Amino acid sequence: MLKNTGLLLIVVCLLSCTDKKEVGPKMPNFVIIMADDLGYGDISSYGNPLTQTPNIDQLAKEGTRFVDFHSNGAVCSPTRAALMTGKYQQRTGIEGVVTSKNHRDVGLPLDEITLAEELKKYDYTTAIYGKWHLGYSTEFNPLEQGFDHYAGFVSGGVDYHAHIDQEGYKDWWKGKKMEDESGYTTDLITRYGVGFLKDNNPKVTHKPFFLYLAHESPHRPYQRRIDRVLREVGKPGNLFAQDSIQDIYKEMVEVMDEGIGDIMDTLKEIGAYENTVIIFLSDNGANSYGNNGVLRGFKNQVYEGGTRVPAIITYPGHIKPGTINAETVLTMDLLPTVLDFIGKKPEAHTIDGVSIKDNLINETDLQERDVFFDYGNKSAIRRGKWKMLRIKEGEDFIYDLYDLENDISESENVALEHPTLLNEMKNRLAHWDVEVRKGVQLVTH
Ligand SMILES: [Ca+2]
Repeated sequence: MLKNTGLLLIVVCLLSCTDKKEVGPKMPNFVIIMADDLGYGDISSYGNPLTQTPNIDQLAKEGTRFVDFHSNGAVCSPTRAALMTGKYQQRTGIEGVVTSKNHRDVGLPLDEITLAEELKKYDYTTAIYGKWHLGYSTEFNPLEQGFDHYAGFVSGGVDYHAHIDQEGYKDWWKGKKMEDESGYTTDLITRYGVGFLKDNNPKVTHKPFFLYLAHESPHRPYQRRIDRVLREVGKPGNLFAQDSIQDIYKEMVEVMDEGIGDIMDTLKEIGAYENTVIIFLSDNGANSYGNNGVLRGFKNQVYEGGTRVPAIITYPGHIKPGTINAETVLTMDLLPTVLDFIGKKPEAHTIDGVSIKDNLINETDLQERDVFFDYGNKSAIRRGKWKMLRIKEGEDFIYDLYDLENDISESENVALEHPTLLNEMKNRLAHWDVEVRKGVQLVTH
């Protein structure tokens, strides 16, 4: 009897040991959901009184909601370059928008190591659905930058029904093949995301996944599910009814939110929700049709309205639910953070982003650092509560200094009151300007 019990124990131990090995310390999955041109005041969890975004708000309840998160760029392509590389976009040569009109043969340089390429090294299955905006030519397609799967558009924004870009080019891809399909862009992106999750259930594949859902919403053209086609092949430009944009915009955001709910439900259905880090963010601030809350300025500007954006990160059991995060964080910080979650470091030497994993999990403070913004005729350096703007007017520079802690709306220029600080910040910005562009071949400006 004793002998049998002993044998049984050995068998149980062997089984449980084997079990442990199979379950192991699981690599988390990553889902990055990027809204396009969504402003700081565009969703209900950031104070919008009209637009209802219950699913994004639920993420905020379950994780941490950033109040000082910034897109690296004030426009689309630069922020996406920073997200993919963990660097200031200036280092990749993508300082401006990769336009359908003038940049059809250029893109994010292939020698850049993207987040998808990093995660591929650790056996992740990777997918991007939606807006790429880092190269039109198939040479620069997401499939060349570490993604296993791609469907979506490569331009800044397509007609939501006809999938035509603003220069009149058809723009809907399945991998490297131009192949249109019917459907409202936001719904298609959601559908692809849901399908990917179902096909890549880690319990079946034994592989973690990285899903990058790059929504078009609420970027122009302004169209709801029921609206008509606004663009034609071969005809650049947009048609739109000015007076109804606010209502349409609201619905566009709400439909995206509905899709995010579907993604959350699917993650739960496949039993992956608990082991998934979800990152929701916007690629730049809203234009004048959207809502940047109390912030000054809009997309295209390095005033807060152009770069301070909604951002939420959840990781059940690791990030405390319902926290507000007041650290100054940039898009480029996500690459090192994601890698840190799996105990890895970026391969590229020149990474400007820093991991915020400890801040997220243990609520430690981030190390003090200066961060920089540059677009058009304006540059900015941020140091703690201080933000200095350098505005180029003709051959001259004008300098503004704002105390964001007491003046988040950048309404009172206090440059004259802090000459020493101003001088220091001027020098730092001038140095950064040169250093970050050293040896870089400009792709767009
Ligand atoms: Ca954008």
